[in-house]
Amino acid sequence: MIVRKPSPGEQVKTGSRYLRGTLAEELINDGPGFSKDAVVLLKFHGAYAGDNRDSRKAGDGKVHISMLRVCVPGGRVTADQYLALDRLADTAGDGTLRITSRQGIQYHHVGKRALRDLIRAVNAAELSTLAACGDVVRNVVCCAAPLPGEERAEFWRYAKLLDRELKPKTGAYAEIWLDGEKAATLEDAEPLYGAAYLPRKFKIGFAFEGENTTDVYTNDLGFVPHFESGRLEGFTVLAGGGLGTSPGVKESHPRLADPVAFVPPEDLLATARAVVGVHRDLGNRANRKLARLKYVIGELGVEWFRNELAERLGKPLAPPRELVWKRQSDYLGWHPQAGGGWFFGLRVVSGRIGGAVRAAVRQAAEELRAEIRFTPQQNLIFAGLDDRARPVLEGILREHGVALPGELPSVLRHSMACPALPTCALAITESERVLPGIAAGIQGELDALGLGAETIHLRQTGCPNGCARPYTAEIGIVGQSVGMYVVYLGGSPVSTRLAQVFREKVPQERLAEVLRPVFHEYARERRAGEAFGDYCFRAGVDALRARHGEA
Ligand code: SRM
Ligand code: SF4
Repeated sequence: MIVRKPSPGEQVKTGSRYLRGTLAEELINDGPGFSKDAVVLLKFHGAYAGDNRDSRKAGDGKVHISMLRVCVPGGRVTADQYLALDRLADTAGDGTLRITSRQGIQYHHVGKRALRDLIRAVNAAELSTLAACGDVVRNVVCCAAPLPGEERAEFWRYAKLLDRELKPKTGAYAEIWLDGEKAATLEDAEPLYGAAYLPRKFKIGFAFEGENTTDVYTNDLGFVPHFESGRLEGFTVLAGGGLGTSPGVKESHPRLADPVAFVPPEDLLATARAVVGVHRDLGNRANRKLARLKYVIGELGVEWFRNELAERLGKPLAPPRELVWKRQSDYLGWHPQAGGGWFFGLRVVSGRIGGAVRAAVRQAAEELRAEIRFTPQQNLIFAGLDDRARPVLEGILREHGVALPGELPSVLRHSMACPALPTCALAITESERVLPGIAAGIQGELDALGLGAETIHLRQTGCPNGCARPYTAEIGIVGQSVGMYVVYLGGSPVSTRLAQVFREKVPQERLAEVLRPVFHEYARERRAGEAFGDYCFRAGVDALRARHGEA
């Protein structure tokens, strides 16, 4: 057996006294930033210390900024929690809140001196930033739409349960950011993680059968509930998903989770702990680029994983149920809600709540006291509204000039983009800031062919890490070098299939143009009701590339 030397990050974790390191001292010293080791540990507490890439480019040197990520399990907050989050965007950061692709909230451009107050205020709103980042179980995602169906109404509690039970138990978080009293009541042992935590991040998602609104196959661990006459029978377990692809590491690749078993409701937590345990014990601690659970399952096989899981659970596993998927789009606009009343899905382009959108959402939360839900497609839902609230909400949105979802062009409506520049340290090129222009160009091509109203999922990232999940989109645009992108096609309209490379090194201004011949073919050759991604898959992305690729 080859024993590989643990990567430097492993030593930082084990030597950190359960995530303390020198964080407390560094927070109050005179330096503008944090040491290398502290940057690693800060992530577990929810913060990424970096610098403003625009300032660097402009020759202004390193302007230190941090990003703070808040966990919101299942994406649900009360009106009061939302208003607290909203207020914080003025006291720290750049005046915006950013809904993440995992239903969290991010503050960008946070100064080192503002971090502690911000984290305290987030906790005062009964939310946490602990484990929002780092080598631990991340924010647990769950479909946010409160659709009718008794069984779905309170399903969110399972996301909350896993979030609570799988959070690190270290007292370091309370000690460093909150008050000492709380810290004294917390134990330092990490029964699940141990002193070295996980080899890498670990993601868990729930999706309701038929509706892949959470992109469940892209998680390390997915649960799909099955109901019989309104009673929860159990979950199909999916394992081994992940999209991250490291530039220059050829073994790294996106992978969709495999269905591995069916477990009864009482085994949900034990199953989650067991799968996290497999990752903890067998994930690659020598090479972080190949450390996700997907590589363990890819190497040892699904059958091996099933046996390993059964052994860890101490019982044989039932086979997974067959899953059929019909939808992945968010529920935008008005929809009847579980238990009566209505919910409204607001399209928030790239999840960025700023300016007029922020003012409108704040006013709606204040006046209507609506529960707010963040979706994994970076949108926002106002839940629990009655008939009288409908014209009030629409009035508020109109007053602030915020477009209703039906008024937006289809491509922009069904798009996602990661933040990329100037806040992301790993960005190769732009994403969020250029998405509206790229979506408009693609919309123009579709309009010209009478296809403008089609639902086509477009997702863009500023590097191959895949934060806005471009590899499961019908059109994926992935940053390759400055101003240049790889175009992926053939992902399924319900995100159950990986897209493939159609074109590389496409300049930003030519993205719409290179898709033109494929749209023409689609308009001509598609079958009745055939989605764009399905057409590309049927036609063959290799064949499309051969016909319409670069000479
Ligand atoms: Fe991500 C790293 C933003 C969802 C795969 N991601 C980053 C960092 C923290 C950059 C860094 O490490 O320095 C980005 C911060 C940028 C900024 O300025 O805010 C970042 N990731 C995001 C968010 C905010 C994108 C968004 O558009 O909303 C999402 C935060 C979700 C959350 O609330 O937790 C986000 N990241 C994802 C997803 C999608 C998902 O989980 O559904 C993925 C692909 C799925 C997966 O995990 O494989 C993803 N992010 C990565 C990776 C590649 C991981 C890998 O296995 O190789 C990195 C790089 C890394 O970890 O080293 C990364
Ligand atoms: Fe940054 Fe790349 Fe993630 Fe975009 S995909 S946020 S550029 S790490």
